[in-house]
Amino acid sequence: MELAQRYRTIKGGRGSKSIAGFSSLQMAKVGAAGTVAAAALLLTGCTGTSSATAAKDVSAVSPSVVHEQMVIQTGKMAGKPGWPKFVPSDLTFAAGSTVDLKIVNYDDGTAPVPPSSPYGHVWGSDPTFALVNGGSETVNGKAVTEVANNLVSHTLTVPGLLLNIPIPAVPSGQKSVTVEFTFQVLKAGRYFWQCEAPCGTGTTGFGGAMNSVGWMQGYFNVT
Ligand SMILES: [Cu+2]
Repeated sequence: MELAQRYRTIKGGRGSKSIAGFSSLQMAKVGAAGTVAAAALLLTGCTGTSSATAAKDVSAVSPSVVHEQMVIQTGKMAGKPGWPKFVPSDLTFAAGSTVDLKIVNYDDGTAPVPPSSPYGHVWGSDPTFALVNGGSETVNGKAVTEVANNLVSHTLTVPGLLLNIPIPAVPSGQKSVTVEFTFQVLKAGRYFWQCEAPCGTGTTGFGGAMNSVGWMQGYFNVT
């Protein structure tokens, strides 16, 4: 598929219809309820300290954060040269939870996206879809809102959530590069993700792994 065509697919993606009518007011309610539930949970589970102390500990520890990790293997590591792979390709987490996703990339090859491409940028600031906290990711611990298009190695792109996380290639002299970000998905559903950097096979780079669920495509199962 042509890049322009792929982009159109995203803009008119099925996710946009499924969340129609889900107002920001409703989401504010969800957020408030979640906070109350989390606080209640902690108070119940806490014995021997005053509730004032417990409340302080709650905000410091943020118990509702879910930690997830994906590794990007080179095709060689995955046993199929030319086929880089996200492991795992599927994640399952609860709607409304704060997910801290760490992506460790072992691929030192770039798959540049065109200069005009939006896929070098972090997306996820639309509260109707997914929210990437701070609108930024960290690359080896440093907060950034974009990766230069010519340094992109892979992306984690969820069209139905308007979420995009660019992942740079491993810099020379290093074994891996770590991208980390936190986000929330407010509505349950099964969301398809794919890489948008032409890291696959064929003349366009969009074949092979790029066309295969379990490699450069997968799902977020939001329960
Ligand atoms: Cu890729």
